[in-house]
Amino acid sequence: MEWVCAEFVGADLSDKRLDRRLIKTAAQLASSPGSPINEACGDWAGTQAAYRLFDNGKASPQAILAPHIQATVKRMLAVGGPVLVMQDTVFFNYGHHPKTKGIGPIGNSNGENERGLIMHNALAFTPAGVPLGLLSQKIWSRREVPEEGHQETIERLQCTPIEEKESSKWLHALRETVALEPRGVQFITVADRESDFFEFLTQATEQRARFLIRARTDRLLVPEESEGFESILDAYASANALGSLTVQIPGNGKRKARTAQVQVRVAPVTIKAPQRRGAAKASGSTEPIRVQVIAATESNPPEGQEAISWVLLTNLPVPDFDSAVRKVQWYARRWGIETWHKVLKSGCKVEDCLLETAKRLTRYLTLFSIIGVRLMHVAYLARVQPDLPATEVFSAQEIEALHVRVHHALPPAKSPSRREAVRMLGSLGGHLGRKCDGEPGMTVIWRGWISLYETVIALRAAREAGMIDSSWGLSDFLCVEPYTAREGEEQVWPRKTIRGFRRSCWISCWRDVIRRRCSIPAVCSGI
Ligand SMILES: [Mn+2]
Repeated sequence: MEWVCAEFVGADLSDKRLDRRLIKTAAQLASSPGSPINEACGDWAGTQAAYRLFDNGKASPQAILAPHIQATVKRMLAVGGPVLVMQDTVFFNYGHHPKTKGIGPIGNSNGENERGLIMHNALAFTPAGVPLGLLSQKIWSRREVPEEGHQETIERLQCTPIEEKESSKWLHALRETVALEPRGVQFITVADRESDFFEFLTQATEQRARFLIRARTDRLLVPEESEGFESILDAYASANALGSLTVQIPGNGKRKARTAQVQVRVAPVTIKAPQRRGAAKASGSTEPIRVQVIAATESNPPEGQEAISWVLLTNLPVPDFDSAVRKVQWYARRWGIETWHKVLKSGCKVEDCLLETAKRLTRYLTLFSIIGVRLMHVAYLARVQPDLPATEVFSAQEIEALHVRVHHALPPAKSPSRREAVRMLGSLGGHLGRKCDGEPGMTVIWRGWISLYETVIALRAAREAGMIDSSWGLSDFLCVEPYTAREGEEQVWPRKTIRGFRRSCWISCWRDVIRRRCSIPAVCSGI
């Protein structure tokens, strides 16, 4: 797990032993993502050490995240140019673990089933969509939902200053992001409709932070500074189309996948500050804000289909059609952060974690966030720079294990390309690699990854025992199903497959095989 060491170098939990434990636990969890802690850690001692790490107040989320943020900044410097900083919120449900202390509601009620933790992130991507890492993260549990009527809710929200509202999460992440921007790199904060509130526009303007967000509502304008128009909708609807663009609309449960022709319009406008009441009035800014509206709208949707209408607000210059199209494409990249949420939930299965307090879960989620970024980083690098050698993103052991599993041989001296390596990983996860299948997606890569690590570990054990380079040989290694070496069985029967075993069972069987074969009882103590 070379990447774990590189990513966490400089970790400072103000205790050297704890620093080492962080790296060890990260390596164990990363090589078996999706498994419960006890399975990933292999034995009781390792499991207990991991529990102690997540229970230790010194292992604060900030301290766990700090070296990753530094590594992310380094990656951004290596890339240069614009970096898309996607902000978004994700909810983790722990309602099915009723013993968990310190969690709160994650829906609109105080219902038993909707309880958990909330996580808001700023995750950096290249304009081509490769995730680089986190710049800001906050995990918290919500207070109980007050019992009040609809009207009371509206009044409470109108009178509460922004600092006391949950939406201050956007401003907090914005401040943390701006403070990290290195020279030669331009951050652009990209966010969905939830971020469209006036204070976000004000604070971004004050901090000279570039933003590209989706508009939530129509807003009143200062007509003298908006070519006479009174609202955003009027302003863009009356603007001339700069050109049209064909976009792919992915299918979901309700709608079929289709292509759409959208007209692109741009309107520079000045937004009026909204009316405020109570405490919110004293603290809110009343300065109007200058933005560019980019509208990509469909004028003739197919019958029965909803017309596409994306209205974006930005403080970046949008001088022409090409530059408007680029902004629309950048906004479409926001999907990457949702993919990362999926990696954490369906890949790493973080909602199955049984740590019983919100504090422990928070540390655990922080660590898994970093592991999730890494897994996605590798998959997306292969799409963007397919022909570069895989050695920069895969370790020698990973490449070896890939070859052994896919080609039943040790790898040739020349490194495979990133694309080849990720395709091999995909094929382990069930990607068929036919022409019509395209490049493997995150889910199959994910499955491949989990399956690969069984082989990485077994190969390491076998090599330490001298099995790979000795007469016992790789071909024998490939033909052995570890379960054939159960208690009392002297013979190791050759079989054709090494798929389909639970990792812990597999490893203990391998330990057994190796002990019997080589009479080196201690050889596998490190795995
Ligand atoms: Mn969102």
